[in-house]
Amino acid sequence: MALDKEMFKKELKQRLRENYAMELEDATEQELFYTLGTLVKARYSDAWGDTWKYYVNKKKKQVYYFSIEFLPGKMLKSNLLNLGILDMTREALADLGIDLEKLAEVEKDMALGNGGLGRLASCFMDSIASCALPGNGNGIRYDYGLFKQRFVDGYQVELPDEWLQSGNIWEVRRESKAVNVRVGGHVYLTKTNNGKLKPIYENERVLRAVPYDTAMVGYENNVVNTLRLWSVEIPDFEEDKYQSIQGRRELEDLTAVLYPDDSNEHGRLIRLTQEYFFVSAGIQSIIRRYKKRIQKPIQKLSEYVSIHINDTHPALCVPEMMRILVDEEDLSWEQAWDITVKVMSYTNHTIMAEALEKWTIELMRRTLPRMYQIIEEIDARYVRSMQEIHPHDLVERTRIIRDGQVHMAHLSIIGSHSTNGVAKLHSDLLKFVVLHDFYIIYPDRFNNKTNGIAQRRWLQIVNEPLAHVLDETIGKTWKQDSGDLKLLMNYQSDQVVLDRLAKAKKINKQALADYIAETTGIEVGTDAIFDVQIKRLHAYKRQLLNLLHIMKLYQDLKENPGSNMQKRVFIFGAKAAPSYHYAKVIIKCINEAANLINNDPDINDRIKVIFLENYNVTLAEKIIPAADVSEQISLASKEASGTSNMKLMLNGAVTLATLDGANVEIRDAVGDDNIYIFGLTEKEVYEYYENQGYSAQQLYDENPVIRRVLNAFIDGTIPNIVYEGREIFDSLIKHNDEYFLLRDFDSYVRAQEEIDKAYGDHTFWQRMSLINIANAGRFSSDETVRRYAEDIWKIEPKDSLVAEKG
Ligand code: 26V
Repeated sequence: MALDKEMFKKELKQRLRENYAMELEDATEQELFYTLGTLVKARYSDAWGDTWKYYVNKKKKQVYYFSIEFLPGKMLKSNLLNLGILDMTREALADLGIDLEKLAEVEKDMALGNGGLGRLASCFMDSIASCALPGNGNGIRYDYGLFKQRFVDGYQVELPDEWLQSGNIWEVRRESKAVNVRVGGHVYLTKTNNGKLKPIYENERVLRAVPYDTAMVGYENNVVNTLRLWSVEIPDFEEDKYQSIQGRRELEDLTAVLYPDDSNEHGRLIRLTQEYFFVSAGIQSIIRRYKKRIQKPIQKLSEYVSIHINDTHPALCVPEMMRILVDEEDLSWEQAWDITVKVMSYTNHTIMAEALEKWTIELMRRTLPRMYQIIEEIDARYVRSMQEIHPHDLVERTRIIRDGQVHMAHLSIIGSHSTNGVAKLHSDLLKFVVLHDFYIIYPDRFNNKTNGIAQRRWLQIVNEPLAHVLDETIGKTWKQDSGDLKLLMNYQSDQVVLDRLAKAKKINKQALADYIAETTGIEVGTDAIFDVQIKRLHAYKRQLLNLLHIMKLYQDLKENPGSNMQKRVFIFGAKAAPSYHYAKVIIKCINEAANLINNDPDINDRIKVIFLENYNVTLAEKIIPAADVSEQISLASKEASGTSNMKLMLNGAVTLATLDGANVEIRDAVGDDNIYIFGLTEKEVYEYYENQGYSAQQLYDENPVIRRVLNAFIDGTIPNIVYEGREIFDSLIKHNDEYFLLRDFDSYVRAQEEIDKAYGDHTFWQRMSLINIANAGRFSSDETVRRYAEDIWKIEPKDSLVAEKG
């Protein structure tokens, strides 16, 4: 039944009495938030049950998206929007004197991810439900999400993220669906009466995996899928093994924290156990459901189940599926392998060699003995079958166990039927460079699926002023079909529309300016260009190049205070992995440069540098709608895709970019005239690698601008960075500038100068901004997951007629 305002108010009051024995006037925001949460849950609980019944009754093939990270952020407004009651709720609350925005602020960000990879998983969850596709997430319920970042004297300090402290309204603990996971100990094989090998476990530890389910509500379609996150507990029958507090704590630590490094956690036992824990629990629960509800022979599993391996962290899906099929379901190895490869698919998210996951044989064998045995067997059979067809060297390079290590990417490719990259350029690099050996062996397995973003969240929810202008100008169909944003192209010369868009941007900039003033005490004017770089801090993403340019502007202004350059506010948001020393040095330098520039009276507010603390989904939602310039300046070939580039474009920022990741496709979408491209191409980067002809020292010697900027890091110009400044300087000059910042510096500066000029012509700029919004529809994750569904997962949407017949 549709919920109207009056019913809503009555129900809210009633629930408040039931939950807290309290009247509206006496309730705190926390109590109101919780009460509103129960009301929202009641609105989708029937659809949640019905969706699941429908999938089971129709025996629909389902995909399970295995990811060690999910980064949904706050869920209240997204649930309200998808249930079709966001506006009504806002109005009803306003009638009661309650501000929905304030209530929404109460919710803690669910930050169970590091960055792009985890956020992508959450955008996919929204889109899979919104496209009525049968799909579920599978991951870990960390007690602590990604650390909270504070700056102390310009240094990053990490604090624990206690997101569960006041409870989590959206999750449902499903005790009855708990499963056991075995780790450690020894496993040996004995022959059974019928001649089969049976594994015998000795001294293993048993972990109880308890699932917590969260509803993934589709957009106005009555579909509600499930995100299942696992938490570790001690099984009752193992209680006496854990009598010391320390022993208990060690076990409970398994799902306590998210690893805060978006890189390979070399040799960390807990991380490997985490990976196996959620993989084993997830696959066991899939098989259990299949046997109980689908009731088809296990040989037909691949007709009903698809499992996606999001990066290599869940690569143990391959041997774990083999274990269950061979050890528990008594299939032959060949049968089991055939099913496993059909069920599994894999996405690669990086070409950075340091980030490719490997585990030593020793650790794998000690931690997960049965997994290791199975991987050994997969490896041996791979070598045997391939050496008949391919050269010895090629087979050796691609095998899973090499040089004393287990290569998780190799396991994922060999054990699945599909390997995809996340942008055209990235997928090509996989095929022709990074994974070329595998491409020779399995040409048909490789494909591209360019990333996308949940446009409901990243436009409708976070940018209401813009959404409003769109509704008035092109109607509301863009909300269902983001391709319809294209209609805006008809208004590129319409001054009234351009002015409205400019006004919406101004409102957003003011809101961000207020937030900046509140949190940093620094005043920024909305007439300045808001120039934004928001992403994890990594050398390859080149936040330092941004800083070098800022220092150049600073030095120019000091020399020529009368310059007529546009005012600029440079905005940064970035967390560094706690152990990533160089990234932390860059944070310190940006903060100290900011201090210098923001307080220099000669600069007179012409440039401001704002590094906002604790970048997360909620902060992104405040920054992105206010951005004029989107900095996507990674060294060409290094950024697999990027997704903030898509979010910023959708919100009307103009992109300043290298031809890297999805930037290439953004350029194709908007045309060369509506984007600022600079820097080396990926080809030129590879040429430098080949001929080793790069000399940062030479650029320093020959280019006086570069020299002056770099000297500022070591001559006291930027205060308080005696050690850090030297380290930056040395990384560029002594260690030859690994990411070619100095090589791209001039062309970056020129692109920035063009932006400065273009911004001065309001109509010209606003038109560019409009063209960016109009062409962002193709980067909707709805489109992306539809392509996964058709090409890889082979699943069909709920209301598809084809599906109904089948
Ligand atoms: C980690 C590390 C750690 C060592 C230093 C270099 C390096 C480079 C990358 C990574 C990230 C590994 C996985 C990841 O998060 N990839 C991101 O996935 C996003 C979603 O597909 C994509 O948009 C980003 O470009 C990609 O970096």
